[in-house]
Amino acid sequence: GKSKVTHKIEHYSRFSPSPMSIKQFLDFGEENACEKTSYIFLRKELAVRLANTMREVTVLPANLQSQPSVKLVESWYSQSFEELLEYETRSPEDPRTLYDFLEILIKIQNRHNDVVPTMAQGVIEYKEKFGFDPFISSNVQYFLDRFYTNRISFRMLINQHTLLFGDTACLAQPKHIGSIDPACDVAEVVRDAYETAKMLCEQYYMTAPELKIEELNSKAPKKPIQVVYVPSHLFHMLFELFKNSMRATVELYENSSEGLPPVKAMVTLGKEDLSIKISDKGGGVPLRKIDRLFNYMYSTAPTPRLDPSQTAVPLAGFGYGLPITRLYARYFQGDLSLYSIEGFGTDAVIHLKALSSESFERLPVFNKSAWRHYQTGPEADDWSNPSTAKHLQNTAR
Ligand code: W6P
Repeated sequence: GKSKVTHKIEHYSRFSPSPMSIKQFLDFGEENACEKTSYIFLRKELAVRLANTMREVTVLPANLQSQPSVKLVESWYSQSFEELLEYETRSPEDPRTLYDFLEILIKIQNRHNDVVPTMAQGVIEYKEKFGFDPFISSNVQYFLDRFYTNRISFRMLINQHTLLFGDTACLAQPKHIGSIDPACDVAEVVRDAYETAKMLCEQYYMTAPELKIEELNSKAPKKPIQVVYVPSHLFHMLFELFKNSMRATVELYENSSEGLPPVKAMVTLGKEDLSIKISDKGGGVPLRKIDRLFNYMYSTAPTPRLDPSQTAVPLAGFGYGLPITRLYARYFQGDLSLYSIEGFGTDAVIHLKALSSESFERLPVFNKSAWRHYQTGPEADDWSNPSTAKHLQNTAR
């Protein structure tokens, strides 16, 4: 028969996750912030979100699921799920329960620290054995987008609880509600992310482009643009974009006597959207290669060690930076788009919701429709393909 845990996973995975809005996250942190209410919500919601993801792992292609790194990540999820189950029957009225729950959340958070590089390792292991396969790549893309979104949301929930009710609550950032800044100055985070990327860029290339910021507040002209948001998420996205822009700029001008063209940031507030555009003149990327920038399987390669004496890691372009940046943007109903003009440069635009009442979590649900995705793989192409026009191919291309 099936084990008790397997039954519990099935049970909890039948619930859909309950998306929270930023506004609701704030309400959990109001004056009468209630740790018991948060506890009762989380002990179920965390189990539901874990179970949904764990069910989805089981429908991955067998050759992918069986890679040692994927098995290792699975074991972390089972362990954490079992630890959460212990609270199914523990009373919120017992202070001991709330104390233990805080501790277990921190333990779970730490256990899952290396999920992203470990899953990347799993993809490398697969590629070494079986090579690049478009069916598998499409499954990996669909799965990892959902899996990492689930992880972002899981960590968001845990963070809110431990920051609001843990003993170091509110010490670091008194105006923040957990990880949320109710008056997040966007241009400030832009400068902060730029400065951090600049340090890395100078370490690696000995130079870095300047930053030019422009703010356009259509709602309150001349006033700084603020948003209710998670500054660490915003920082993460901007840092990644700046690294990419800097790398492109510095590498294009490497053997040039001209000075580097600055990277420009434009922060704009409209009625619905808060948009941030990062523009570089780094020569751009041809359209054909844009999708690859977001493809997990394509962009996963062992970190290159070109020069063993080189200790600084490459600035950008290896690993999962861009796809995960887009997941952060989408998590609260925003998006990330790249507009590149080959021969000139690239605009990267982050769109966020201007209103916190519209920023609710965008979460994957494991249902029949998701299941079907794994069975069918990439759509068969229903547009003409020049390589099938064999009668025209006189010479090899
Ligand atoms: C590039 C490639 C890229 C990706 C993401 C953001 C900016 C840029 N610039 O050349």
